[in-house]
Amino acid sequence: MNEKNTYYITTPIYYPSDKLHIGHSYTTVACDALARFKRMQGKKVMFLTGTDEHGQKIQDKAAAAGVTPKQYVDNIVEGAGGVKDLWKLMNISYDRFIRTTDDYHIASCQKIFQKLYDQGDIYKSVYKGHYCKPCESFWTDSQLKDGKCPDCGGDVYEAEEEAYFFKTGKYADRLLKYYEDHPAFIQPETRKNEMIAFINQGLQDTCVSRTSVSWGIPVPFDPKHTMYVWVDALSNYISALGYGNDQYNDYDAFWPADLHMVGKEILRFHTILWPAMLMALDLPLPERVFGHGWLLLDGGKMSKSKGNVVDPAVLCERYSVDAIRYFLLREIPFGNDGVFSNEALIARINSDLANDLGNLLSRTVAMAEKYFGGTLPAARAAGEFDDDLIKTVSEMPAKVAACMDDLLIPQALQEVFKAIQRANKYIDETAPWALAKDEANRDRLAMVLYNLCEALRFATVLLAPFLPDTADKMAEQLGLSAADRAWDGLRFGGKTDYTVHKGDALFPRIDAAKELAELAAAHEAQVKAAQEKAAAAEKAAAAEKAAAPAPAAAENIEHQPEVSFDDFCKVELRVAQVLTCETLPESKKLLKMTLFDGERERTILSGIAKWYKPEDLIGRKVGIVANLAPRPMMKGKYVSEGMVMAADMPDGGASVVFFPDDVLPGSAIH
Ligand code: ME8
Repeated sequence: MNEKNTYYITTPIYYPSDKLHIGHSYTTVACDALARFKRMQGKKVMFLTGTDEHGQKIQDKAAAAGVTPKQYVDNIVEGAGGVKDLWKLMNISYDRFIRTTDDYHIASCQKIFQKLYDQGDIYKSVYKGHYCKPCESFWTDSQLKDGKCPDCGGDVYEAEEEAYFFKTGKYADRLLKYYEDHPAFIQPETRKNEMIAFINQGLQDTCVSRTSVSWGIPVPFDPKHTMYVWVDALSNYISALGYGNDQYNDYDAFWPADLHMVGKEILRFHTILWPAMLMALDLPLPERVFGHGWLLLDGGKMSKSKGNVVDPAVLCERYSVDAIRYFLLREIPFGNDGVFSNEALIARINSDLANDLGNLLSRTVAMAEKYFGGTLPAARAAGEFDDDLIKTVSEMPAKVAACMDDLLIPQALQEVFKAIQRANKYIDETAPWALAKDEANRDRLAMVLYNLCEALRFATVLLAPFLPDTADKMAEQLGLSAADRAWDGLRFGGKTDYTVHKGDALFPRIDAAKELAELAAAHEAQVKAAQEKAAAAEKAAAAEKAAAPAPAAAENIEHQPEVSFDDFCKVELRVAQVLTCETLPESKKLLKMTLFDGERERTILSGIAKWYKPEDLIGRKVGIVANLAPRPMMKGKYVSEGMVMAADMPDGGASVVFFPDDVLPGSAIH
């Protein structure tokens, strides 16, 4: 059988609601190492990453920042220090970057949604849940924390919302059968059992639309709904190849994906909902989905809300990109959670990178320069210990490749470092400095240094996917050409001549005690500065308040009896767009409008003719009371279906409540 010569690997698409943290870098760096490794092995690789840019959270962040959602995500993704800059800094060799706000992706999602609806896999129903008003989120029973909103801890109330559902449940048996027939589909193995148990509990259909979130892809046949998270997000893996759009034409070459790499908390969506969607679309399923663990800090998952984010750009600047890449890939058992700490990072840099790797290179190159002026002579004599070194080094490529195929990334690095340690031991065993004392040992000395150079050449080639900058520096000092660095040329003795040049230390040793003390001091200073800033802001706000004139207020405020929250929620306030507006010959007070309320056109008569002309209103988005019982007006000649919201003005006039253009008709007002 011909082995496939393509490799399609994906990261999750990240929420650009804030700057990315080191946890996001973890997934991306792991995919990058795999992509580079496969490229080195001669595969045609498609490495996809991107950003998942819709949803309430981003809408809220944008509103708080006073910009549109698109401006907000543009800045985080494309702006200075944003997502793309971070991946550039970290040497992420992605082939394609998808943004879910890209037009071609939107077109694909709408086609997919329409197709699933047309064939009956998506249907309209009612989403029932516990609603948290400030967070504008629905929660299920199990998501509540002590009966309260799991995000803000506030009260929730029972609510319903019209929504579209995808028939995930229909695919339960086919999914279980697929897992059985494709044992490598879900990895690691332990997580597969969790997925099976989840399906066996009874698989519910999935809510795939919202009417309460406007920042999303409109459902094509019912635009007051936007697609809710997963159809939009998961489809990226095929829209990025050109499925359902004309932007790209790579679907046939690359689908199905070889590997979706995801965090463990989203494995379920990738191994249940996504395959079910693909089954419904009659498309092949990805070969493998791997759920990796989390990078933890102080015992908790890194997250902005916990205030414990570690900025990858800052870390890369302080310790070098490769030191951070190495730490992420080596320290955390792939698949399990791992803890990030400065102590562990510094220990890894010192022991593996500075000591084992850095010393091997600097000692070898220094000795080659000292004893042979940098160019190793052709006359060489084999001797004791050579065979064992050659065996260890020669076996390394196959072992590393096998680990990479099994996604055992730390083990792959361990194999390289085993050979590096073996080579360091070889220096102690052969003691070149002792050989150098006697001219009779010159050929033997040349062979020892030659063997060390070959071992380092293997390490250079095999480390390149993990530590690209370091591999380049090693190649430079060892005088390796591109051909010397080819995966196919990895045969011990494959390069016969060496002329080396000493360069800077690959990883200068860090004084751990000094570094940790400095970090602690920097952290303390940061905390202190933040506290001082907060105190100063509070003081300034208090002073501003004291200095401000008392706000003017309306006179004779009329109070209504207090209503319960549930009663308040019975009043349906919505945004509607004014389509037509006219004065009435029989009334000086009234304007007659038709408005699109997100679902239908309705007529409303409003007593604002003295203050507004029809052209002031046509096309504008206004607030309406949508569930007011229809009222006959002008002796029954017209029926007004609702009320336009307006504030009383001191001069007895009215000021209509207008909404910005990007608010969609039908949006709820709270
Ligand atoms: O989940 N350690 O986006 P996201 C390791 N948009 N991985 C971490 C991590 C940590 N501390 N924190 C986050 C989403 N991640 C969706 C994905 S895919 C079609 C849609 C990982 O930005 C997390 O596990 O919240 C996830 O795999 C990825 O970062 C994106 O998280």
